Amino acid sequence: MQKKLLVLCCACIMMIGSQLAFAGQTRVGGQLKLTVFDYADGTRNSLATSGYTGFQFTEADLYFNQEINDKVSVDIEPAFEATTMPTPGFGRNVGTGLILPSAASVSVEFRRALVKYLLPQGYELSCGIIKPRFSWEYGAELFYQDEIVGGKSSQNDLLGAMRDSGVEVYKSFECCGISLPSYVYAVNGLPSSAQFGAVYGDNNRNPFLMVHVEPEIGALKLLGSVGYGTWDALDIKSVNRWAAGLDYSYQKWNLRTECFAGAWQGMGSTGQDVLPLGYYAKLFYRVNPWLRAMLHYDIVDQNYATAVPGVYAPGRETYQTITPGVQFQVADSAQFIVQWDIANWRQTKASGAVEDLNFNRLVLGWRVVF
Ligand SMILES: [Ca+2]
Repeated sequence: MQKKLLVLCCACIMMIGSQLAFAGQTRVGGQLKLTVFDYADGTRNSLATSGYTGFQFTEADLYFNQEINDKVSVDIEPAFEATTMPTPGFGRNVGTGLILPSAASVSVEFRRALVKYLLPQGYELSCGIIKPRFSWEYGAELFYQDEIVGGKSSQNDLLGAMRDSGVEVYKSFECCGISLPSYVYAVNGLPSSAQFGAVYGDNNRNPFLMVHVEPEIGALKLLGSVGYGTWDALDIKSVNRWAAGLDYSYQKWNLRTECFAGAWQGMGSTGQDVLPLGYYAKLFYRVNPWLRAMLHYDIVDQNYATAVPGVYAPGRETYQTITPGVQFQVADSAQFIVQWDIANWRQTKASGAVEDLNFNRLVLGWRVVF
């Protein structure tokens, strides 16, 4: 009798186990970002102003992953972001954007909403809103670990940032001690969310094609992205984008650097080509397990002046920013981040009018991953 009972129990456990294996697991997580102090002080041409704000909700992202079976899974990642304007910008005095109670609303978008298929021989196919891995800083979301406010070169839809929907094929190749994670993309090819709204639709009848690789040789990691498509509704005007990166670790030091460029044929407001160029380098020193120091140099040079988002008027803008910072690892998944931006930004309009923004900005904030 005891033997029969044992067999029955084993059969039940196996049945339940097989059901769980088939259903897979649902994983839920996310991150929360808050600033507790944000202060800016500087000049707009010769006019000196300053401003600060206290606690501000910045961002909350949720992450849901469900395994449909052992081959198919679904990722959904809604992001809730505060639509405030704390960063100084051309057209307004330094610090004025920090107090904007009327603009304190929250926008929602999907970072990811995709179905992933595990194919034979280690290939992975993802379809949906996929956030292409164009750069480390934005695509692989590395800046979250370093700064509350990311750099000008990476948080730019025409440089390091790419948000799009379509198809991603991934496989990691291994050969002679070299690891080569590789990605191929066919996405809608939206030039920027500011110009074309959200990332959910297509802009024309051709896909934007991109290849992305990240060779890894010991402590040295490299990154390369090359993409081509057409950006206009008539499928005539071309867009080229590329990114290159290097990451090297030695003892307590880590250096990460990336450069980004793009060329949008005839996308300017007077039909001129839009040619942005961006570069950054971040040097980190791990003082101890809970404290890391950072020095971030960031520069953007673009052949247009933007007064209205998505309108690329003739002119020139350069953004040079140096950001010392520290990150305190308060718990396994909680960081207190301090960053000090030292910015020299210049806008030159076609009329010859020049606007110089020189400011310092201190941001203290929390990032918690759960
Ligand atoms: Ca397209």
